[in-house]
Amino acid sequence: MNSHTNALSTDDSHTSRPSVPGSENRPPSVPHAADDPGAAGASGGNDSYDFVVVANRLPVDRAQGPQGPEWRQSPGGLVTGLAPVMKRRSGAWIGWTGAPDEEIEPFDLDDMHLVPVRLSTDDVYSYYEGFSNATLWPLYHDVIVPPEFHRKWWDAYVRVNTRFARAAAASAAPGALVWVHDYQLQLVPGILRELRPDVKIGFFNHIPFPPYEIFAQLPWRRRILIGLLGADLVGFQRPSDTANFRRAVRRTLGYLARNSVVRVPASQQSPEHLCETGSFPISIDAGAMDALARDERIRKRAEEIREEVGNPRTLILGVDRMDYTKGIRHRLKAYEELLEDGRLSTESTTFIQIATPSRERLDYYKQIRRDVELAVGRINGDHSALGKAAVHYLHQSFPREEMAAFYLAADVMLVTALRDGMNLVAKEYVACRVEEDGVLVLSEFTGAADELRQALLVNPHDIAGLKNAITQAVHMTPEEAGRRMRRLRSKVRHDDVLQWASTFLDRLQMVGEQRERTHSVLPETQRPSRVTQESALPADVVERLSAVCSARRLLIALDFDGVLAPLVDDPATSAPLPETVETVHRLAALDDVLIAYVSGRELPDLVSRVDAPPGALFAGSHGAQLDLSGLGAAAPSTTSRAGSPLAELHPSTEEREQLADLDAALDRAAQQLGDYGQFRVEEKALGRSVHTRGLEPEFADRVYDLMQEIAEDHPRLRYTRGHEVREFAVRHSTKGHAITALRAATGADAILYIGDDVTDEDAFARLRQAGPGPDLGLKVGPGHTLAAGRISDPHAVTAVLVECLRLRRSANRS
Ligand code: GDG
Repeated sequence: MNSHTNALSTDDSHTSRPSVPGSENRPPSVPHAADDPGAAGASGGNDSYDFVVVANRLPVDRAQGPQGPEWRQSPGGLVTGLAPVMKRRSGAWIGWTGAPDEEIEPFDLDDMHLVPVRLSTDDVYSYYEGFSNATLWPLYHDVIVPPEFHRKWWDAYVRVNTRFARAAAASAAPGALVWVHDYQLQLVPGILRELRPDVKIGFFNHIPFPPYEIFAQLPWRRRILIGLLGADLVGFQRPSDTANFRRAVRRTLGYLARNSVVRVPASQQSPEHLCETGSFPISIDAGAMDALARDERIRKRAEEIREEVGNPRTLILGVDRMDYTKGIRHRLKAYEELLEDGRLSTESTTFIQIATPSRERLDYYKQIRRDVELAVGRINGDHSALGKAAVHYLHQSFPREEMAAFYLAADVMLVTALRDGMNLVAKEYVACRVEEDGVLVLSEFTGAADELRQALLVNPHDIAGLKNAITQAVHMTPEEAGRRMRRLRSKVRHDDVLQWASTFLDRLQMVGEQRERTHSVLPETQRPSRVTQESALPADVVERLSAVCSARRLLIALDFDGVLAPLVDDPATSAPLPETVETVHRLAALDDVLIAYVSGRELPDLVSRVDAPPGALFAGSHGAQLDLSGLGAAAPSTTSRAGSPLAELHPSTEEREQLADLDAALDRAAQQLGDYGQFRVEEKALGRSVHTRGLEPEFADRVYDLMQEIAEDHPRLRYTRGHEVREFAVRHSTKGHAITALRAATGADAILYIGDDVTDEDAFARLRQAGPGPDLGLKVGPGHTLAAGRISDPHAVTAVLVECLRLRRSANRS
């Protein structure tokens, strides 16, 4: 995400038509190419690529070479991060050249195929400088300056995102991996999914994702979220960004976010799909940086730099784009006060601030430049001597080699961003310190602070604290600096950019393949038709079903929540899908097909919810409560797991005491959590379930920690970890026990069991161990499983049951 706009020669004036009122709330759909005059420059040519990167900027800048103008790889976070990966995979990169109104044919450079997207002067003004950098950038960086909301800018954002998506669609080979980058292109995943449902779409946000309360200001928040959710995988820098995104999805769209996976419902354009979210902290090409720092020429240059600034005892460095998020003013203020207080002196210390020109036509960027230059002028006026400048200020770009020499020359590196997705400068400094010396002062508001814990972490708003940290850095003993730097270096070396990219891409490949298996999507389509439920079943599942359904006496055992009933935030409202209920009734009417419901819910609750056919069997409370009365006279009426009467489903005196103890412990936990104590306790006859649905992941984690402690303090209770639920039971029973009991009672030759949760794994395990016939366990949704097959969601459960019905009926006929 190169943000340098100094190459632009666009006209600042804009007097385009006002946008149509309410247009921001229209549902997204792909505009026709004819609606977009810029679309001509967005064609990818006739070639197609298995790996396509889509980013606002191409990874090149135009420079004057010996033979005239030529393209060179440009500086900037994303370019620095992705260039090595692109070279290894030889893919296509779709982006803007950085100059307006240019029509440039695709070309190759450094093993990369580059596809320029044309931006008009107005696009640059409204989409790039406007919506991207004056609306989204400040909004996503804690509103350090106020974001501006203009419908005209939004219209341009939609138009340009559509153009990028079309270019990606034209360049991607069937089933390709397409990796979309950053806040300028958040609508691309959704548009691309409509155009090319066959490709695997990843999105990575390089900048923070804001807390919901801030994001909610955006008038087009729904459209942005829907755009992002078009991806198979949406990645962020920090876990807190991911949590903010999921919360925004839940609050704005009401979609269910289960662990890291958001279930995106079908639209007119696309079938339902799962969108996985996660954090993938970006890094740098640490090996290349290390090699540069060992290069003799660079080491010599570093010495020269020190000499040129008067060989100070301590050289302090700052390197940033000139941006109000980077906290340059805050660090200058701290430095100025240290000179005033006499805690630092220009006799022994100097400060080099490199501030690379960035977004120079935007008002707040002009403002930050003025503020910085005013401060530098004042500090130098007050504190410099001839030949001994307090601050060396360079508002320039430098080649990579020169940057490495600066890092190598500096004893102390100041990174004081007020908010930063990651901050690569911090990692680059560490990678260059091959002698394991030097001190990094790092803002806790950067993504890098999550990883670089041995830096001196600072709150840049706390000027007194910042001054102390700078003083501590200047006076740190070589031993302590070495100890810290060694640990920082091992962190940066191990998680470098290749690792980052391959982690993201491997994950994307996996979730994309999972989607392909669950939705049989046509490889080359213009626009997808909704897949039918039958066609949504993976081939291996259909094959296994035909084996299990050929058994003489078949037992179909079904979990309830997440299998018969889609998951909802409030378990009290879950209800089975009507089409599943109908299919189950038809199956139950066939000879030698038995239906059982197996759930963690209490028996009466389960019975009241499932709308069961006559003759159905029930296993509530994970098998602790069985109702086999459906078998008629052949079976005991209502029995417990051991086959005793229903009365025994009530707790014994001893069990009641255990439950009272447990209740007291849960009360204490709720008190201890204070504001966090929003977990819900469900009282069951034989235990308690602690629900965390709807809680923020970090709150839920605190609840889980406390529940774990309670479980350790009460070893006689059975403790089970389910999805967003922790369960305590006074009787030890699992869904595996339920399966054994059901098999014994029914004499079934084969069992088909469908479940979605961790507690269903006991049933899957039991099917694997035992069983004379071709038993089949099916897992609904993502996650590790012992089940032999996997299906996507409760709609696919209907499809499985419809297929069973078809197989049993045709077997009966033949
Ligand atoms: C965004 C996010 C995230 C700077 N001046 C020159 C130059 N640079 C290089 C640095 C570094 C990169 O640019 C700046 O990266 P940062 O991470 O510090 O910041 P942003 O540009 O704001 O990047 C950020 C990043 O995306 C990646 O995801 O970390 O949080 O805001 O590599 O060295 N390079 C050269 N000459 C310069 O004058 N050669």
